[in-house]
This record gives sequence, structure tokens and C-alpha cells, in this order.
Amino acid sequence: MTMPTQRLNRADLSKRLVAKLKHDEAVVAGIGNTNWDLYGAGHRPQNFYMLGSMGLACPIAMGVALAQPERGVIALEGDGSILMSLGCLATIGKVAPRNLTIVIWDNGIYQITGKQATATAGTTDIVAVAKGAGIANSHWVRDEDHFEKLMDRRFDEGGPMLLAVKIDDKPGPVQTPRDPSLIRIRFMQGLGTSRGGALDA
Ligand SMILES: Cc1ncc(C[n+]2csc(CCOP(=O)(O)OP(=O)(O)O)c2C)c(N)n1
Repeated sequence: MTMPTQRLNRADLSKRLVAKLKHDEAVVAGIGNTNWDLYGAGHRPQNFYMLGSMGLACPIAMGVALAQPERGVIALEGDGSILMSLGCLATIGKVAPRNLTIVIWDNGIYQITGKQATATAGTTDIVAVAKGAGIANSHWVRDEDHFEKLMDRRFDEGGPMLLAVKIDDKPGPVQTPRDPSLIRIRFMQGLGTSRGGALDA
């Protein structure tokens, strides 16, 4: 499928995504705008907000998907961040967790550090990369309705799915509180894996 020319809005699609969640799905968001817009769409205990390091939303989400195969898991990641860890797509293609959905927000820039152009602004097609890595169910999102329809998938339709979305350069309007311990504890509680102690390991 060819890359779409229409640019969608990350905050709007993040809200649409959260509104569709019905089964305590885990949502793991990469750093910066990606998790700010998830937080802005409404905090849930099953949300994990990565801080500091690029490229870790998909590896973390893959781990959650393998640990809890009956839970839907969604990874949200920026184009700059996924470009930093393309190897994880090959691992996900190989391991093929059927409950994992990946959304790549492709604005073609490292927005938060000053809008430097990424490779996806020129030569790199993330959907082609994902298919080549073995994630056959990879698609460019055409518009909002297409996004919602694709997000309706069920696990028994097969392995992981990757959606790439060409987005505009509107920054996230709110920032996620920078409290890593709190984020971790809330997420563990949200997934039912913590007794809820203040700093239990
Ligand atoms: C490993 C690593 N390298 C560099 C940085 C500095 N940095 C923080 S955000 C960012 C750009 C992120 O780009 P992208 O994932 O496309 O998200 P956007 O800012 O466009 O929403 C960079 C380079 C970092 N946080 N971690």
C-alpha cells in the first residue's frame, strides 16, 4: 500500500483509541509527545508512559503481550524512536504475539528536539520495513475511520498488527507527570501483577 498524503492528528487519534478500549488493554507509549497525548486522552491504570529513552515502547509492549497473552496490548511509538530500534520489529515478527498492536506516529521529524527530519521524511517506509521484518499485518492508515476500523481487530485474526500513521506536527498539549516509580507501580497494579506496596520490587 502506498503512503498516504493526508496527515492526521496524534491527539485526536489517541482519544479515539482510548475510547475504543473495553477490556483493560495495556497501552505502552513511547517518550515525549506520544505519551503526552495518551495521558491527555485520559489516564488509565493500564497505561505505561516511557520516560527518557527512545525506542522502548515496542520491546516493553512485546514483553507484556507475551506475559499476559489474553490481554490486548498496544504500543504507541514515534517514527524517530522506532527508527532507533528497528531490530525489535524483527523479534516481534519472529515471536508473533497475536495480542500485540503497534501504532507508529510518523511526523517525519524528531519533533521534541527541534524538528530535525527523520528518514521517514525521505526514503524510509515504516510499513515496508515492518512487513520485511515479518509483521505481515502492517498497514498505512488512510483516515480516522480507517484507523478505528483497523483498531477493531480481534486476536484470533492472527499475529501482531502494525499501523503507521502520517501525522501533523502539533505537539502534545499536556505533559505526563515525570514520576517513574509511580508510573511503574500504577501499571503493575493495572495489570494485576503488584500487591500495591509503595515501592515493592
Ligand atoms: C536513546 C535516546 N536518544 C536521544 C534522545 C533525545 N531525544 C528525545 S526525544 C527525541 C526525538 C523523538 O522523536 P520521535 O520519536 O519521532 O517523536 P516526536 O518528538 O517526533 O514526537 C530525541 C532525539 C533520547 N531521549 N533517547
